[in-house]
Amino acid sequence: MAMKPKLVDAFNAQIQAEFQSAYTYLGMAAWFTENNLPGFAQWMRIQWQEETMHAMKLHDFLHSRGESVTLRALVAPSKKYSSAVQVFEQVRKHEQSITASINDLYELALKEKDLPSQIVLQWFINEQVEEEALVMEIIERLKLVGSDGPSVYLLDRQMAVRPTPTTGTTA
Ligand code: OFO
Repeated sequence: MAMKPKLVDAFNAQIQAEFQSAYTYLGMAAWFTENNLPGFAQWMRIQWQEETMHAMKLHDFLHSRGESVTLRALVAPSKKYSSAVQVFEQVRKHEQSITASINDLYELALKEKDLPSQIVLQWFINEQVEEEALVMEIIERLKLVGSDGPSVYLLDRQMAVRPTPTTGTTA
């Protein structure tokens, strides 16, 4: 069954939002590298991969429904951060806005009675709960270590230990 044009448009907007997340996190990865925190930089690079996979999951879903993907322009990420905590506060805000857009998209899929869209979006709803919790945990850890050099060093090493994402696309 074909998707409603309004729903296709909203999926395309979400694809843009996911690619924008990826690009934003790649900018943050560069900031961490340039501020001598390679473990945090590695974590952000993994996050960049995860967001790219999220975008591709939606991208491939539209194609599997016989719909058209329209890629949109991305905005250059900021590199004006004053601390690691501030970077992660930005991540938290960003993820909260992504959660809101996923929820809106799900509401639209409900309204349009599009069951396959609802099912694919349920995966994203769960993913957002996990992502927001993970980011909160990192913020708490960063606040705990403060500016204590050896603790920051250890935390940076822990951040580097994050498995590369291997699933998430439907292609
Ligand atoms: Fe960070 O979230 Fe995608 O969806």
